[in-house]
Amino acid sequence: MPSIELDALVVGAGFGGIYQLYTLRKLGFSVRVIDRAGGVGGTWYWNRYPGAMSDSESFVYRYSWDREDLKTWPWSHHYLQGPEIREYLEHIVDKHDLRKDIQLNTELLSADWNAQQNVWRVTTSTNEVFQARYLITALGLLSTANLPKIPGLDDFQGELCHTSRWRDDIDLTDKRVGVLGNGSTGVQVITAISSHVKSLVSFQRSPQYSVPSGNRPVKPEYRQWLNENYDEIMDGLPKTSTCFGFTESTTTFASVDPNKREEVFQGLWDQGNGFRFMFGGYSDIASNKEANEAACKFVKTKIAQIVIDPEKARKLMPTEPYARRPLCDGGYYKQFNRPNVDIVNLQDTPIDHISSTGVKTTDGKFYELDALILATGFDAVEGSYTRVRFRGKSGATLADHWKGGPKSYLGSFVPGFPNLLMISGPQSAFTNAPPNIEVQVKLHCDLIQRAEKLRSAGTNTVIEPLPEAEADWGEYCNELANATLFPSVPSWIFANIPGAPSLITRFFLGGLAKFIEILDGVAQAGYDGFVAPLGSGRKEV
Ligand code: NA7
Repeated sequence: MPSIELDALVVGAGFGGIYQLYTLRKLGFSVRVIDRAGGVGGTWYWNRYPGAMSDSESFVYRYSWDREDLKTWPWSHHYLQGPEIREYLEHIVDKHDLRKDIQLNTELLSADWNAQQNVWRVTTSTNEVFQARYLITALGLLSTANLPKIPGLDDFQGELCHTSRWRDDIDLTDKRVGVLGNGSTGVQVITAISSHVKSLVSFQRSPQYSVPSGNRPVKPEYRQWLNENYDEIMDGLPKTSTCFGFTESTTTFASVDPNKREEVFQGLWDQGNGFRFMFGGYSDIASNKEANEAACKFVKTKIAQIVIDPEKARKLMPTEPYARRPLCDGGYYKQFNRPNVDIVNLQDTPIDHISSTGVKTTDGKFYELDALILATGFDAVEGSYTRVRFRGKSGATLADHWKGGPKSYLGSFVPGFPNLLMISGPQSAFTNAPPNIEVQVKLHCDLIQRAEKLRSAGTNTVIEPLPEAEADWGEYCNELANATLFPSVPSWIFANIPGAPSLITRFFLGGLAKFIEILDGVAQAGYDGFVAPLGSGRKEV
């Protein structure tokens, strides 16, 4: 079968893939996006579970580059529900006439670098073969579901569904429901369904700190103020670390009068948002033990106040430092005051097995269920890469290369895999996603333009980092992570699934502003860290 020849093939039609298509097309390249989903949206196409909501506020959970759209596209609440995010991305795709270059229901099966021709050869589930000089992966951090290995899980005869494979026809009304997992997703599901299921049991392995999101309808005067200030707000986002649209604190916990410290926490609690609670009141909650313990104590006091049944409150009480991705919710803890909502602490009483009709725990209790929801997270970050074959120039695969843990240079590039450019690859910045994606997309465009210029001048240039650049980046990311409390708690920031190597952090925890500063340095130094000389100076697209 003849192959389809392109300058660039982009894999994934979420925030990253859509913007990469837009930018490369604008630069005159032939580009196609493929996605295994039946629609655009990436993460938001798949995560249709009840309560799915972004916990970045609405005004920053969008692209910054269409300024007219920023001011005109409507949204009603301070946070966006999953369907609204899909609708927004559908709208962007239509508005910019991108749909004609997006091929849905097309899954990448393998990608092999052809070193003779300097092209990637990609096969897909549609039996097509693509040949592209640049392969840009926008696979998403969280797209390969983590399915727990629990004896008897496959025997369950009721509704069994992972939250990222939710079907619109699932109706839980008046059903006996079990929810396994209580990360961001589990917390949202439990909050959304408790009021209308017959009964709900949360099977919880690790209790979580969660603060209110502060979601509420948007007042017209707020939107007007935003519109008047949107340029400044969007230009300012990449100058911050987390890009959540609030002012990040520079005040250390110790510098605040002990009598005033509680007030700061209360103010953050009242305003809402998990990232604001962690980074908006004090600068060192995530790095200073004393500050962190104070935050933990504050949330635990709230749990004790909210949850009436002391036994349920005990089970909900976190024991770890506050050092996972911060959560927020629309009334999670108070759901446990409903008589139909119960909680099983799997650390006290692990699951013994699952049968056709329910879950049995090691204390002999049996929970009869009509539905079991798996909110068990993802084979995050590298999971989407290692489940298919990406074969580089030496014949080794990415899975081989990442045996000791996933690595990259600047979150985008891997030695031995020329012209493979990852959006949100391992060790990219840990921030509100869209601003970070925009920076990476622009970096890719800049480098592709440089490489193409050299190519038209007759040089066989590829974009490939040096092994030592990758090693140094990994080391630097680890150093930054080790200066925080995050490594003290197991989470998908370090090891995504049981048995995954956790020696290397999966993120750059230095923030986007710092990341951009580093990019500027790399560019000024003539793109050091890359095999081919790519020139110097960073160009905005
Ligand atoms: P997370 O945050 O990885 O949470 C997964 C949850 O599932 C967490 O509570 C896990 O417990 C639990 N889990 C996973 N495997 C098991 C088994 N085998 N038994 C019991 N419990 C289990 O995924 P989410 O989907 O909630 O959120 C991912 C990100 O999406 C989130 O951070 C946001 O960025 C959006 P554990 O804590 O490991 O003990």
